[in-house]
Amino acid sequence: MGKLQALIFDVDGTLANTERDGHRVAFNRAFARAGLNWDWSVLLYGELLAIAGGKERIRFFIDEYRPDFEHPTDLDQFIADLHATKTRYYQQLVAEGCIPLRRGVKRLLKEAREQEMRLAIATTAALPNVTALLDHTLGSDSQSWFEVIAAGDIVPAKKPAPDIYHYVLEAMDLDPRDCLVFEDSHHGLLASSQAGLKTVVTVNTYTRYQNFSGALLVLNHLGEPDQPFTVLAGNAGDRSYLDMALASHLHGK
Ligand code: XBP
Ligand code: MG
Repeated sequence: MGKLQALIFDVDGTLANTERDGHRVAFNRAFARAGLNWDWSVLLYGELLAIAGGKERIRFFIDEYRPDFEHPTDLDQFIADLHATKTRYYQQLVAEGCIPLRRGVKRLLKEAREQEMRLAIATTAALPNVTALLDHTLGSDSQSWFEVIAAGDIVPAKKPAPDIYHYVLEAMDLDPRDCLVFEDSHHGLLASSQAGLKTVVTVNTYTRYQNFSGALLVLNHLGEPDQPFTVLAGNAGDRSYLDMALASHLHGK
């Protein structure tokens, strides 16, 4: 195994806690706008997160929770339109600053860039949502920090399928053994592990009790020098925040 060459980040739940106060709220606004009396509570949304991808999640909800819903003639188009409205609402929320980055993310990205580490993004979410989040949290040039931003429908099978990670590895001509992934969910970990990638997990309230066996390290967040992380599984030695030294150490294990 060679030196660590690239960090690959998931977005939702990993870079920022986007789901509860971002995507969920945007879905509900889109439903209201379309005159639908659907409301995804915090609790229900936790169940719906079992389905990756916004369009797929809406379809699943209709099938499983609204069996009596009278399908429009073109259900695919109906869902696509609803999702496009949701994307606009989500971008508004991001622009209003409702969704900050998670602890330690900005610091780690800065250090990685200083070390000329190659960076990429691998997410299930739609590309405009990712770029909006990057623009509003890291600045308008931050898209260029990432050699590849692999998002949404760019691959046919979303996480937990490994396809999005295969896409990134191929686009960057990287061996999976030379990378480190950051994920927040069981689905994400399944996707990265199946692509042969070593993974650090930072949990959030939706994913806290999921199964993360196979992860190198499971943390409550990446930590900061004055705000230590809690190790939930794995061994971080005497470290209290995840920096490039710890990333390289974990990768070399
Ligand atoms: C993210 C998702 C996405 C977002 C919604 O999963 O599941 O579906 O909830 O995004 P991951 P879109 O973090 O594992 O990539 O509505 O843009 O699809
Ligand atoms: Mg995620």
